[in-house]
Amino acid sequence: MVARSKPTDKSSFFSSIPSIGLSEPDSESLLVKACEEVGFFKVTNHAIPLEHMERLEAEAEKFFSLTQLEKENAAQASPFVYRNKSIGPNGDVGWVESLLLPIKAESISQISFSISKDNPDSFCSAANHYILSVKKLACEVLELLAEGLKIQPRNVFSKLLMDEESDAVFRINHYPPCPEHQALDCNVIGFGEHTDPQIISVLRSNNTTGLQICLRDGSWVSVPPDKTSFYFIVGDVFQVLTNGRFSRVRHRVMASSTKPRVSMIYFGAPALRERIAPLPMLLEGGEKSLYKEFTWYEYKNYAYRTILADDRLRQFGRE
Ligand code: GA4
Repeated sequence: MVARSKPTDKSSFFSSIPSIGLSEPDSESLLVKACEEVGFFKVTNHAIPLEHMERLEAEAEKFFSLTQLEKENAAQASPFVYRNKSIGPNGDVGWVESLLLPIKAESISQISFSISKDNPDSFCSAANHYILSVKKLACEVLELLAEGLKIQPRNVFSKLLMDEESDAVFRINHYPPCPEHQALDCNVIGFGEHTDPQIISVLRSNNTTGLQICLRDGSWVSVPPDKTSFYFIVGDVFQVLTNGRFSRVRHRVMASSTKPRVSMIYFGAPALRERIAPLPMLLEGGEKSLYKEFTWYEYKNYAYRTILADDRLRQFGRE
């Protein structure tokens, strides 16, 4: 049974989603402001060519157009996890099918995941190329954020993603059109509301709408799709590292009645052994830590015992 919600006509397009060009002179302070006020922003003027994104998107479309059995078989013989309409281990469902890949330090081009006999390496080579570029972009943005916060060293956040044992995850979501949705006069949930547990997520989608974010006042707004740019999503761990100065953002995806949506997300995470607590230099003014210290292993383990919409961070807040 797929989750539905009443029509949410209020969720108009949010024209003022922060949009930051990486070559703008004050990009560091604009990035900090966006993380503080929204926990979400768009990055333009980056160095990743559209063809690189479209190459992987085309491979993903090829994969998702296979039969159910072919998709299951391709993933079974690989480190990819394929899920159809189910999200996580605790019964969440959505109008979505996903490919999930835990990213290990070694190049993913060595992985065997073949969806075409003629060109068995095409998917992995496109994915490898894409993931390396997006990770580099994520690190660049994290370094600008450290500069904007005026903290040293510049790689204080990015080194967590650069750690050889970083526990990053890559995910490709395919939201097929859901024609019943108009007839039923209600919105079909593609991916239910949640916050991302990691530090930062970098999302790129095709030109189909669906992503919505929840603003500080509790209202939901639709994010205009832009296939040439990347959306950055502040995760739970970033909120902790900055002692609540940056706020994670709840987000969800609604299915479209007519057009498939394909999104590709890099979830930047620390190593499992990493101890997570507010950075001491951000507490220098005598500010108290709002969170109990935990390792990423502990947080991730706990997250996998929750359901999607839960507030996972509450468990780690100080009374
Ligand atoms: C949300 C962010 C990422 O997509 C993800 C998701 C994960 C999953 O789909 O397996 C989780 C979800 C996400 C948060 C809570 C747990 C774990 C499903 C779920 C119910 C891959 C992640 O890291 O956390």
